[in-house]
Amino acid sequence: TAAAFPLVERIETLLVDLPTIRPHKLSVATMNGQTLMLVKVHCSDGIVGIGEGTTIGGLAYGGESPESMKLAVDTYFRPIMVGQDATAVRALMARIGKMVKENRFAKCAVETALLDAHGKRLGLPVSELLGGRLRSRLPVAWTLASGDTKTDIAEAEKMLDLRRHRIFKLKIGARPLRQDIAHVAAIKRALGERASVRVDVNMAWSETDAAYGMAALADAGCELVEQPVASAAALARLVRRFPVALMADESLHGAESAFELAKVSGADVFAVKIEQSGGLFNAQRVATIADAAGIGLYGGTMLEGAVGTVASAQVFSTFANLQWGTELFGPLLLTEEILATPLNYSEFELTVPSGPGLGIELDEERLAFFTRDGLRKTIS
Ligand code: MUC
Ligand code: MG
Repeated sequence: TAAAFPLVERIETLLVDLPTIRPHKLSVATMNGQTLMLVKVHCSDGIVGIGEGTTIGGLAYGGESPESMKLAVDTYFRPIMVGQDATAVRALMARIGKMVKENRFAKCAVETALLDAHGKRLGLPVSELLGGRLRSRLPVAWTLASGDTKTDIAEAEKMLDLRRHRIFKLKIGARPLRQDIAHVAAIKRALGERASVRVDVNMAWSETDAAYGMAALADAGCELVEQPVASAAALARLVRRFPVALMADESLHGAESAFELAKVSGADVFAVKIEQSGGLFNAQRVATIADAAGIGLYGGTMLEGAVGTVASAQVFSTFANLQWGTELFGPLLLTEEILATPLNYSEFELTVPSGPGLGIELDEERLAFFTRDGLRKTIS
């Protein structure tokens, strides 16, 4: 007899290689393109859910690459998932958690796909499966990372004119400290009160560099410094010594790390990322810890494409607090639109889709073209 509930029937994974609109320079890597690892969960009721795993610069940012995520899902997640109740998302994620250690990015991709499928099944947006949204529009920062001060200023001016972004995050840490400070100061001088200027050092500084750097950045009018050093203990020693907010990013790997940082008041703000957290439910747990500890919240990105970006938007819309806005601009950094209907970025904000599941539809033809070993390769 047929099962009373829809089952996970088949899991499909693909790597999609998309160019970026310009080189994106971080202290850990220069990106000329982005690879999306997409997961499609096919269920026995005919519903297909989609999820995304993405990282920055291959293995330069963290322990998972798009290729390793694909392998983990194909080889290890698939047999755990196939034949299971597709509607019991948390139970299925707990089952995966027992048999797969780490692999937070891959878990996030799979959980996203299950939530998308279940939302489509129930006719509800993913935000409602997560307890309901408190907001439907999210402020979106833009990252200036061309590597050139004048180019960055021109780019910021364009974004202000378009009314797309008025919060700018500058990627620093690759150049000598004083050069970086001069770069930030020049950009803040040019933009003045029209924009908020923040920096992300991606752990490139020593603690001594950071002490000098944070003081100088505060003087330059920078309002927030993201992960200047690698060590969580050093973050805790730097916090509140300078009139500039300190945000943790790489130090956060889900609820346990969030709790450790909160215990020592080791940051003013948490950059919550669904992949770093290990999924949407775990991102909510990180946010709850921040709230309880009086730590501010910011919706971070791993520069995901549209699928991961919308999954992030769905969960960020449910946060009780989102004092520092988000940086969900990933799709705008790519040359190609992979959605049938593009996302609504306007008036400095992104609209959280309100349709069932993630509320987006892929442009399958375009996707096939950019899928690794797919159409593009056949044609060219
Ligand atoms: C990071 O470290 O926050 C977010 C925006 C961007 O340009 O890079 C990322 C990753
Ligand atoms: Mg960061």
